[in-house]
Amino acid sequence: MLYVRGVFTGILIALISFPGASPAQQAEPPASQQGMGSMSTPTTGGAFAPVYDSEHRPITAGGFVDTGTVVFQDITKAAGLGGWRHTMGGPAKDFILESNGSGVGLIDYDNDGWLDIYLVNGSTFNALDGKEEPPHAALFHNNHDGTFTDVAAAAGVTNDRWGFGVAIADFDNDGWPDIFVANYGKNRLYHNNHDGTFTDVAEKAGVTLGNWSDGATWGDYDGDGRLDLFVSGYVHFDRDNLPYPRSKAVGNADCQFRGVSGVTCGPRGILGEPDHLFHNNGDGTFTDVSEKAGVADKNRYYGMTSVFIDVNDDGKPDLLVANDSTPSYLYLNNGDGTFEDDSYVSGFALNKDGREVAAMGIAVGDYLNNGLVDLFVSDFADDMKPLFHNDGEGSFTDVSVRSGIGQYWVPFLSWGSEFIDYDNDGWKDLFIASGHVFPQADQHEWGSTYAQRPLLFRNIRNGKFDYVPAVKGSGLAVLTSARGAAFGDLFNDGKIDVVINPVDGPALLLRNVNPDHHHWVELKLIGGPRTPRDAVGARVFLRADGLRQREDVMSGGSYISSNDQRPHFGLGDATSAGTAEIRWPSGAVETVRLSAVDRIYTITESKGITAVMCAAGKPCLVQHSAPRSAKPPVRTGASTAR
Ligand SMILES: [Ca+2]
Ligand SMILES: [Ca+2]
Ligand SMILES: [Ca+2]
Repeated sequence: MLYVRGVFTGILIALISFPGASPAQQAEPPASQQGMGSMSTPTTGGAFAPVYDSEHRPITAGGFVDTGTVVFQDITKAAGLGGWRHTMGGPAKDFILESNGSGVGLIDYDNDGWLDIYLVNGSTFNALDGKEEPPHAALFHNNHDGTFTDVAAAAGVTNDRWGFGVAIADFDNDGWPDIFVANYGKNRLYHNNHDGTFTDVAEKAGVTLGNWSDGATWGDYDGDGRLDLFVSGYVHFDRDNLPYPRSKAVGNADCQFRGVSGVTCGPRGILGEPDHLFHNNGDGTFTDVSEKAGVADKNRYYGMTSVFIDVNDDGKPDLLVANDSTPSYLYLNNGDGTFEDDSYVSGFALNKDGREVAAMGIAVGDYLNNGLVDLFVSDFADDMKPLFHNDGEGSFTDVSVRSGIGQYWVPFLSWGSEFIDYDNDGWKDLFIASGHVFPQADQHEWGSTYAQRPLLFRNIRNGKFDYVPAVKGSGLAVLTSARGAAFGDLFNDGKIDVVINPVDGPALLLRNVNPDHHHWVELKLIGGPRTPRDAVGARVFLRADGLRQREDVMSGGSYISSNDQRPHFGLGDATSAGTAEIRWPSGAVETVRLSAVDRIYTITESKGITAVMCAAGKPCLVQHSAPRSAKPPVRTGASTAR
């Protein structure tokens, strides 16, 4: 079913008004090709009639309701994150290097059982030239009392380069998570020294590269029990040939958006930077196997977020790359050290209209509870964001419209996103963080704004989602030009929180305060000798209360970010936590009965439950069935089983 896309979505926007939107608003006929002549505009969709709320605010910055359920609360300042600021170039955003923002990594770097927050920072041209102090990345240590303290300087992870992506993983299997930072300039591989400090080992490891690395993901593609590293390349940014209009780097006469001249040039028209796959040799060094493995990006597409995930359930991690304004990649793992490029065959390369989108981020999650991971791709304003339904055997269909949400997000320019079960009813919902790349958005009637509010959609269990209204003053009504976002249970209370890294802004910490009293469980997995120690690549199927839910342990995703690696399952009103079937990367399948709800279970491969933490780190009141002899291989503070 192929619609003439511009007309179809234009009509939908006119008919389906947002809560708070003016009912009398008349959509103009979509000027589908107007102002779209420049090759350098990053959008791939048409131009759509603006949607305004009753106060004539574009829907990206309005449409709030006075009353309703408050799902998220902005606790940035109270939590101690308010003093840090992201900086990426100047406010005019003359160059694409200044526009795309940075990622967020959730990491329990000190193994105390509480997630800490790593926020990548950008830089400035003056800082690159040594004329001013570079902006620093932040490592916010979780104080277990709702507050955090930035320890980046003491930990040695300030990066101080022009930073983009982050991927958290224990690459050397020593039980302590490490940090990879993708930079413009040399990358960092911060090895965790087990004492609160890190050492950059990127040079020795051979993973520095040197131009614009963007997203990264860790995965054991060859099944040797060691995590390998994939780094996506964005554009080749040459400071000696800056991408101005008519310059050697761009070539176009002008860089326009919707007929407005002088917007940031790129990525189209600029040479792309290739992608890299690094094989982990197990001795602290890596070998670039991109060519041999078939993932070298010979097309030089504009790579952003990448993620290793087993999309066809054969036990081997496949590889996804969201490419900006070019077709996205889906590589199926052949199991012999090589990948098959199934980008087009799978349906993932293009949207439902057979057109590439400005793919920024990738959310991975089984929203239908059918055992197959589905994919959401965040992309540009004036475009529908594809929701790829997994049809099985590595085949996908874009169901953006059928899901009931495609029409809502057209004016939004979206980045970090994830399937999260925010209300713990056992069905994965969808959170999307957004913000425009052009500051000019606020000066024109594009129906979009530079700072945008996040979107939340609730899974209503029939393949469709409901829009969750943004209550005034709540976290869903905060306007920020979001980029990276990471999702996880920061307070060990079973509710998934959100950390956003806006371009040129303070961070945004949205605490999940949804008033549901649903039950939940989380699993911290520790792999055995033939599995990566942090269990990246493990697939978990939880059977409870008639549902079979799936969660995967991943490193990378959202928008160039790294989420909580503990599989989280909402249980609704069920009082039995059910049974977890864990498919370890080693090939072993282990079934573990979980004795009680509202707990965080540490499960060690072939040993079963080896530690338990109860809600908010409180002692567990009911004895669990873990073998008393099993000694936790990782220190979990005072919160082990009793
Ligand atoms: Ca911690
Ligand atoms: Ca490590
Ligand atoms: Ca839900």
